[in-house]
Amino acid sequence: MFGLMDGFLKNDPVSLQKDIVYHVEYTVARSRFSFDDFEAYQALSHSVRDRLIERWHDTHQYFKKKDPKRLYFLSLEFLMGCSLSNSVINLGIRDQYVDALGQLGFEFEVLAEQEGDAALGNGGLARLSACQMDSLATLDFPAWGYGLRYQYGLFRQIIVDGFQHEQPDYWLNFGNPWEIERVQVSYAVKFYGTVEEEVSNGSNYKVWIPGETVEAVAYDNPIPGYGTRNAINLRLWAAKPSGQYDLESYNTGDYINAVVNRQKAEIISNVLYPDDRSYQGKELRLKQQYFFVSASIQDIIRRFKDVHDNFDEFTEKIALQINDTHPSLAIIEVMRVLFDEEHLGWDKAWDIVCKIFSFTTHTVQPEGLEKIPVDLMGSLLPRHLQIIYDINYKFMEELKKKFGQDYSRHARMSIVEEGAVKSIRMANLSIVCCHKVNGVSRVHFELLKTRVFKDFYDLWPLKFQYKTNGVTQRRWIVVSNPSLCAVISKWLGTEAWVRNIDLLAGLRDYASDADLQQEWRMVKKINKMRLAEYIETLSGVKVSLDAMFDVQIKRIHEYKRQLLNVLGIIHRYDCIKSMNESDRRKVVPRVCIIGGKAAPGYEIAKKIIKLCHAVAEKVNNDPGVGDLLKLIFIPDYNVSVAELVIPGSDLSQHVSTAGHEASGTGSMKFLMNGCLLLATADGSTVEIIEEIGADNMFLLGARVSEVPALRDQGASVRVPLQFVRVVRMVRDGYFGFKDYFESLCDTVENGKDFYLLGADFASYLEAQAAADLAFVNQEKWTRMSILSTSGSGRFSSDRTIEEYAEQTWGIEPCKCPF
Ligand code: 26M
Repeated sequence: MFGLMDGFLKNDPVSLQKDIVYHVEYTVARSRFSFDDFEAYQALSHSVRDRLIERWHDTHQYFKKKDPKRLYFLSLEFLMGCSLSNSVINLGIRDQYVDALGQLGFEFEVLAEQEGDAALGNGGLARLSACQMDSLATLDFPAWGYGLRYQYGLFRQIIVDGFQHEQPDYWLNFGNPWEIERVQVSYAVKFYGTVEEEVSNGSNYKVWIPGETVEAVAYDNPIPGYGTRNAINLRLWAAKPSGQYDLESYNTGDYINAVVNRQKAEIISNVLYPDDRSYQGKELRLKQQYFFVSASIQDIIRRFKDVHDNFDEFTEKIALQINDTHPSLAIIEVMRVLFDEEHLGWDKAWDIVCKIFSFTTHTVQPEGLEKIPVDLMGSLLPRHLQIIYDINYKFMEELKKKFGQDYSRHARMSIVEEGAVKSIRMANLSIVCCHKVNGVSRVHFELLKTRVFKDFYDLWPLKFQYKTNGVTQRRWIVVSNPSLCAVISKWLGTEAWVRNIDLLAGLRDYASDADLQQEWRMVKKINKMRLAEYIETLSGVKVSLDAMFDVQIKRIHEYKRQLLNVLGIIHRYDCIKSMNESDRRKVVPRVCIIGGKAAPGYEIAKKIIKLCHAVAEKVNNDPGVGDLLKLIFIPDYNVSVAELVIPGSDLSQHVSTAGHEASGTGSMKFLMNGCLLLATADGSTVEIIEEIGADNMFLLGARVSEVPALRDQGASVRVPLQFVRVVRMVRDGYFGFKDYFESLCDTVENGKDFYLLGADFASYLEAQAAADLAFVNQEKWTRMSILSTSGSGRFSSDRTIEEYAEQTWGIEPCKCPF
């Protein structure tokens, strides 16, 4: 027996089958006697969606009743990947679905492959948001995510003759069962116009008379927690024309033009900007930011006002987290609403703003900080610009009191940058207005304190903290590596580690156990087989499973040094070519795998991709090399590709120039999957070393503290002969495309090697040789691999989120009863 309040849906295989067939017939509208894999996937997803909705409703009902302090997580990017497998695992009903589908003649895995990625983000920052949403839900925190529902996600990368080409990502073309459109939840978002004075109750107020209005419509994406009834919400906004849009044209009788113009509103949420490094001061990008911020803040204030009639408890009920500076206009928007619309007075409004906002920065380079030209801000958001000036004026007054006439300090810290293009420094704005500024690893924190935000740290040392990033073990072990998941649970005697990652440390005791080692190697083999099949389908290249799978997958950037990897591969190739038969027998075979997208306008990154292909062409077709070396470039790297590649790799590379990677999160996924790391002591790697020990990985390169001196040496820095030789091979056209690669070679020679590839090359080769040596001894390797997984606990996003909840947001779990 069950009461209505327990929910309607049953999860036994027969009920699930009925549901799936129901959705085939009535949602997908196909005959239940004939439907293909894609239609079966759609029906299956809708049946899972029903279950998500049920939990979503219960959770929000419960949050409403309890009215706890809520966290609102604002991010312009979320890289969610696929939802089906993750949802059924988090809901705890995967096995039941496998049975139900089996009886209908379908295989769960085959249907899951029909799904395409939701790729509403660029890279690290965006995937981090997705991992953090999973942890927030699993840990029962009363949290909401807010973002933009881009019609086109990150571009698809296709490779033609070894060159990257970009194609649009039509991810919504076949419908998206994971979202719920809420046509009734919509807000008007305004742009442009003028600011006027108004007198009300004897006081003067500024009133913004906007020039354009666009409607923001909510799309809700339920995020289920693992092992809990809680499912939280990721609310994404889409732009639609509003009733107010371009009324002028209707009035002048130009009906056709008026209708056509209306469609222009939708442009705002059309496409994700694909550059994860440079800010170009584009109007559309600023429009996206404000559109998303304004809709989110209206929604948050409306929800608060539903149960409160004044703002006295605002700061006790709301925490707002800004993911990098991209949503930082939210700060100004709250200030505007409280001051101009709610008439709370400046001091009270400012006090509230300073208590609710916190901000995390994901950048190391000062050049990577977001700036918005004042002219652009003034035309699109005239009232916001005034408020920014007012905040800056008060801030400058404070600085004067504290530091007197130290004008260069004032200029460095000002929110407004004077110069050829007068701009608003969004990071300075965020630091001034937020109560906490977080870095994403300890090294990052040190750099923030001593370089990037030094002046601000001197002023407000207590504002600055760090929360080392983490990733969710639900997606990165349970979903993507079921074989490893089973072995871990068997040896730990429990599945509790899926919610309590610290338990993984229990594997340490068995790291040398022959039985575990054998099972561990078997898991790796299964995953390598899967990956090898994928590689063969993609490229036609057959790779040996006995080879070491050596992987570097991430966005292509000069600082991440994919070029160092390729030059290392050229060196290896060169060595193999000159060996005699007996030496060749000692070579550890390698399959080198590289994957990643280059920002469309990033020429050097695109050249690195082409070089990968040119080297692969030569190496893979050299009969004298055979299985000793293969180079594979995996096109269109995304979350789903990562889920396939990571479990199947033996070694992974994280070789950024020290001091450039704020944290890095890919390494954590590899670590959880028992892949050994070949890495520089940069970002989170420094903390990984502490957890698993330097003996269990292959470290290389200059340290953060050594980099400035090496850079100063310029052309006189010591570079090994092998480096000169491999660059010369590329320069001389050994891999073809001589002219095309010239400018790429120029970036690492003649004293211009900013990222220090030459300086680190000898150390890189040594680390690679150490990896070869370790791989020969499979017992030793497997032990290192088990110790990697067992030491990965600290890098779960569950730990990161617990730290944020306690130290930054001040929120507590609110667990919906089953
Ligand atoms: C810039 C201009 C216009 C539009 C978008 C951008 C932009 C988008 C994403 C700029 C930066 C973006 O992301 C930066 C990023 O992903 N940083 C990475 O964040 C990870 C999570 O904290 C860290 O692990 C990485 O070290 C860091 O590079």
